[in-house]
Amino acid sequence: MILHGYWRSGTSYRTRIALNLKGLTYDQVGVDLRAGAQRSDAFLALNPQGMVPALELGPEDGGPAVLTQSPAILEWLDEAFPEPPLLPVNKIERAHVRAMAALVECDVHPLNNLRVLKAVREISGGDQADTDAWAARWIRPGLEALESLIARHGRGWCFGETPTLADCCLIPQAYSATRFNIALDPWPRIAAVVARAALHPAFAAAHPDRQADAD
Ligand SMILES: N[C@@H](CCC(=O)N[C@@H](CS)C(=O)NCC(=O)O)C(=O)O
Repeated sequence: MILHGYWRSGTSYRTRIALNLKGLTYDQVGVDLRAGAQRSDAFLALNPQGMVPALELGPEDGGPAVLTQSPAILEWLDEAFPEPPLLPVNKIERAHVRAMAALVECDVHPLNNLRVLKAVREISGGDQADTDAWAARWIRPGLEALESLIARHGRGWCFGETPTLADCCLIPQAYSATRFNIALDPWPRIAAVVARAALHPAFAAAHPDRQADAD
């Protein structure tokens, strides 16, 4: 497998976590988002949407195919490589985990991705403080809600005692929060999951700073 991603991209980060949790070996190709490589002809041939991640599969994994959209990639990984599972067995519990993941995937991250922040900066006349305030405006309530859901469902991780799709999504979002100078202190349960993940080899190896294309 080849993961086309970017070291600091939250959606690439969540995909690396899932690949690592499954114990899979994969190559990585860095797509330099700051240089606009996501809009190159070569990358658009892989993903016409011009966004990372894109996961290239060879015949041994059912390809040739290019998978895009990290939620679809994570679900595929869990279906194609069932161990260790990233979703509980119980259908209600599966819905809870998917809801926690979707909270980040649909209601927080999209408001803070590169193209949105660029647009906000343009509209606000290039003011970085306004851009950061915009990001914080969506990250804070998202983390607030996740904190309550972890209180309800978590026993060490976001849901239960083992990492799930929800943790794959939370950890990159928490990393992104700190980039916007949002301390995690108001959310002790999230901080505890982040601390636990830092000690877990699959999460640690996926950290942006550990990637070959990092600054
Ligand atoms: N819903 C997509 C979002 C992907 C996404 O937002 N990717 C960002 C990096 S985290 C990107 O490629 N941004 C490039 C741009 O905005 O030009 C997914 O989960 O894969």
